Amino acid sequence: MTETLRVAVIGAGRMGADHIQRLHTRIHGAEVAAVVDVDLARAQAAVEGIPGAVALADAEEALNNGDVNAVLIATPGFLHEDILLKALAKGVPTLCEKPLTPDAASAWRIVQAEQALGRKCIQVGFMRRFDAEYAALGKVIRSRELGELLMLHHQHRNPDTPPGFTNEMLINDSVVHEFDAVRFFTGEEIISVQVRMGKATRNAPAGQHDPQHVLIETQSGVLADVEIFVNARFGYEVAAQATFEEGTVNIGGDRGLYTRSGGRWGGQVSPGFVERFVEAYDVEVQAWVDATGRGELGGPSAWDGYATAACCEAGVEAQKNGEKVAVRLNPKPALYN
Ligand code: ISE
Repeated sequence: MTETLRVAVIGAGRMGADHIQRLHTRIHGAEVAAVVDVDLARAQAAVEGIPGAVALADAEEALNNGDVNAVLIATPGFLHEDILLKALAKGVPTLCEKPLTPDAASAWRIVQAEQALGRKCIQVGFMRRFDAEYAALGKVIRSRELGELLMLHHQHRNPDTPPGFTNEMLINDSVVHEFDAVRFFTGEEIISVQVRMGKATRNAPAGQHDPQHVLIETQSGVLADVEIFVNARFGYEVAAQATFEEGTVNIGGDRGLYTRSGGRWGGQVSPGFVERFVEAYDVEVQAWVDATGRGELGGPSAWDGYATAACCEAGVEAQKNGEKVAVRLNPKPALYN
């Protein structure tokens, strides 16, 4: 029998709290051993009802706790590098919420530290790869049953944004998922990004131009466009259409019950990403736990985190100059082949 993962969850905010409940109630082979949050009261509230779990205010303390043998990082992205480097120094399996780190230079430092360790310890939380429809479309693309994939059309709509959500965050926080999805679908690197700003909604906070249109180009010339619209009001929607030589495939449209009643028809729109991707998060975390038991990685690697950070950098530059900006990537280390 493989050893149960005793996980320290770092960060007890929205995603951290969600992962704590997931680990405690639905994931097999893992338990919450510690919850770390700078706000100790929040960490204490999060461990309530979880026998054996301790609340701490410092990530290093959790890593030094003999009862902890894995880490799940769910703090804001700017805190990831320090925790990741400490976790790598101890060689503990780590699931890190996206982004790996906020910029390509710091993400590259993580890739280099993992390379020095000589084995892959870090899985990055790009949960869409674990959504059943994303996974199924990936299979259709790889099987070539509809011929070559030619184009991808993505819609990414959020009802609103939390306070402090900057114009750059439309790329760094939101479109980062499409950068990963395009790399996942095509198995190729992205070579350029362009961002067009058109007519904007009145509903965006000051400083945000919303929506934006992002054009992505891969090595073989697959073009992917993204409508990123983060103040769409009506609810949360993530959908895509793939165009092949011999047909098209749609994923992520309206889901759930379709009801006719009282002279109307319809269903529910997801309120947010936690609800929309609940199954994908479950599958993602279970895949991480299962793969860790086999000494493997269960999903996207630190290289994927680095490559998407480089795409985000190009995207933010493209937001400013309106040009097609090349994605600059260091050569891929052998560890990730
Ligand atoms: C958020 O951080 C996510 O990761 C969601 O999946 C995305 O839809 C949203 O735009 C981001 O802010």
